[in-house]
Amino acid sequence: MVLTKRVLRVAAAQLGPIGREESRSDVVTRLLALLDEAAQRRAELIVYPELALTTFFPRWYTEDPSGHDHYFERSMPGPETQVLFDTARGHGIGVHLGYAELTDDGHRYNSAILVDRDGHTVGRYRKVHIPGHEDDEPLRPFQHLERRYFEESNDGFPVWRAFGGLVGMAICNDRRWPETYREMGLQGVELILIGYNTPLHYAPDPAQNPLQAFHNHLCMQAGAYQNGTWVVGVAKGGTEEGVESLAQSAIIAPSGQIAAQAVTAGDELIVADCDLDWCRHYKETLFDFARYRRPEMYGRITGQKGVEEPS
Ligand code: CDT
Repeated sequence: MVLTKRVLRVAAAQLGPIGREESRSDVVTRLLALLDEAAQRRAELIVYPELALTTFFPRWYTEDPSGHDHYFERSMPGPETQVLFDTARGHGIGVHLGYAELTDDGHRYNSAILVDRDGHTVGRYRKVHIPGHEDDEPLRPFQHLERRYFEESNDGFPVWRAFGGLVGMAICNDRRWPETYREMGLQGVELILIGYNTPLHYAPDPAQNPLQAFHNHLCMQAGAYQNGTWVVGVAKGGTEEGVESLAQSAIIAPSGQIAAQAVTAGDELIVADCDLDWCRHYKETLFDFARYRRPEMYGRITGQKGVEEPS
């Protein structure tokens, strides 16, 4: 019997800023350059960030919430992105890509697609936790109007069989919530793909600004370790339209250790060989859920939304 080791070479394709007027095809050219490098480095999966095709448009208010619809995709792959998926299939590389999704019946989601090495769609994820605000807040130096332009998804956190393992997705703010990882951990996830756009300035509490990089790795490393899974966090970083965003993309092992990390705030590819069998060391010992979890003690987690202090 031949035993094949389940090692997946994953490339995290960090992006630098995308200007407001930068065209889709200009961006796709940048994505293709990173894909070429991924092919040279013999990656099997390339992971692009959240909203990887456009500038982070929720930083501007429009009176009509449809005012940014030109930044949304009506189909995925679409006319401008087909070349990316065709080229990836030619290289035998799977693709994870974040984009703004406008459905036929008019719903707007912050989404990501996962395509396998043969070009077949594995699944699509729609962001569950939508941060920021709904209305213009002119006192902020820039807006974070995700809640104006995107609906909260009710699709949850599916996990798919793909790339020889169990793969799930989350998007940006989702990574800060332990429930995100546990939902997938309870489905045996071995690889979680997460794109993000994280401004360094957090208007509601600027005391958090210098901690952005720390909090980014803190939550992803904890999510990886506590669920025995690989986590790939990929930024769109650098100064975009005057707003400085966090870079520090990282590929995190089930031990919680960082296996690879970006060192620039621009377009940069980092690669790691992700041994999916490493997950079992955690899933079958300290975090043997079936043996040690006490779900009957965790009722508040699904039964209650906000804090209810004792009387
Ligand atoms: N894109 C995204 O979800 N960004 C948020 C910014 C903080 S909330 C204004 C994040 O959690 O990184």
